[in-house]
Amino acid sequence: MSYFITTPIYYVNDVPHIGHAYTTIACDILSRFSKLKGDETFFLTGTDEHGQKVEKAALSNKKVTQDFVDEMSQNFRDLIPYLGCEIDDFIRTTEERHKISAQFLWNKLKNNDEIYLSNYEGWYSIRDEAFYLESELTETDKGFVAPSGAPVDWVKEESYFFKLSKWEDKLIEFYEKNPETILPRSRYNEVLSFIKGGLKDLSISRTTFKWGVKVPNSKHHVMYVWIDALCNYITALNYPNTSNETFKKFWPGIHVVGKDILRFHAVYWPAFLMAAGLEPPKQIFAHGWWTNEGQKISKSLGNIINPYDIIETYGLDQIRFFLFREVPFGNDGDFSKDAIALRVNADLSNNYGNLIQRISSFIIKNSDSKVSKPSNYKEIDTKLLESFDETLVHYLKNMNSFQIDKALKNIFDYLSEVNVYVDSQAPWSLKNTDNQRMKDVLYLVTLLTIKISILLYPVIPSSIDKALSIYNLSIDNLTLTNFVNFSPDSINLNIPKPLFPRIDL
Ligand code: ME8
Repeated sequence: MSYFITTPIYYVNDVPHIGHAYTTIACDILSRFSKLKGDETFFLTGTDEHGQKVEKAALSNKKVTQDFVDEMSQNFRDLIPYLGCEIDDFIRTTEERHKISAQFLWNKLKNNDEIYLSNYEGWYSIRDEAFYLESELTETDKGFVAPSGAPVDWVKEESYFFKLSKWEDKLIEFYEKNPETILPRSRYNEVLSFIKGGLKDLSISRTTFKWGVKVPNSKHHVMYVWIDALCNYITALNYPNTSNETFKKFWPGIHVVGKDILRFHAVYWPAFLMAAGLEPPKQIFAHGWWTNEGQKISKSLGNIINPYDIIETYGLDQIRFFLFREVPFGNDGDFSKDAIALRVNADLSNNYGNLIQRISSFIIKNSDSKVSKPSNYKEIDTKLLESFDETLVHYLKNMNSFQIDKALKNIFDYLSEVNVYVDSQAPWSLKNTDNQRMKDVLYLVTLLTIKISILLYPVIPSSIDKALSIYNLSIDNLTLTNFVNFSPDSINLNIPKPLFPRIDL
């Protein structure tokens, strides 16, 4: 199987914040999970560098636009390893490969009679880089605002249009046949009712500024930033060369986006693709929105969460874990310091870290740093092993359907069972009464801890590398396919270092 997963490409008008980090980490988790299953995986991210918003930001920073985007794009690129993410490509829309691809797509649409020249007159929001109908706007004392709260301007200019209206029925037909394409389900319903409400042709070029991909054979028009931006996903697969191995293997792909930009991905993008004779995306997952201590995150409120600061304070895996354990993927979430501390202490420090720490220290002290496979298991042991198999089934089902929080809950519910088992078997008492049974219990708990660690790997990879090194193991030799039967004759242990120190409230 092959698996192509993408983040949105982020605007370079500002520095990255926790919202951008969230989407990138989500894709990293899914990409690592896919690799763990043995699938051939391609994880793409990058930056969206054209359009009026970016041009304006360069101007207000008194920078040459190209210099400005070079500098700002680098901030997004530098953040990736800091987030513990491993990508396969980073795309920038100002790269030559992308301009060629976007212009080819344009020509393809033009040749397929999907584009015509006319005039646009209506509302435009530079902050959202989106056109709005007056009926979508709200009137405030500062004038009309977009549903996102962004200000809008009345624009009137010559523009090329994409015949979006023509694709209304085809999109409805496609989605009704493939309802799993848009997830979660509530978002699917939202998109479908938007399409059924009627689609108008879409303005896809601008003439009032210059910072964009030039429309082929036109002096004054640059492409509307969204047609250029969406095309990044296929540029990275070597479009326009659709017969190359990469394209054939990885398209159609899976887009993970914030709910704010679902319409672009689930309405415009599939229509562009179909109109250009290409397959629509395999899946689009729209996640929710993070707030900070109950408030919308915004520059004007001064409550932007800097990913560097938060990771510095709490630790990388602690933050990765919190973001995906605390809030169902797809729902909105609130970032609160107390919630991070409570979650990390309860799950990572107590339930998981403490189990590893006390069992491995005990083995080092009382079992010569080694455990060996028991000759037979008791009924209570078999039950615990069977319960792991059930956990694995739920985990796989949930991870495969983007329910990362549920998959984590499966693991932590199981860890609680293992902790109950340890307390009931009490190896520290068996030490004096039945040394062999003590060793058997220690082996089983060690084996299950290793298996649990592998399931946790996509979410907290660097901590799992450390955890596995206690057992002289490496994730590179353990995949979800070969670890089902994993039960080595003996396991040698190294002295553990605490993985998750408790966070003070
Ligand atoms: O929209 N909570 O770029 P962008 C959760 N360039 N996610 C958030 C967030 C928050 N508070 N804030 C941002 C663009 N995000 C276009 C995309 S794709 C072809 C072009 C995340 O820099 C979320 O994924 O405004 C959202 O969709 C994205 O950042 C918007 O990034």
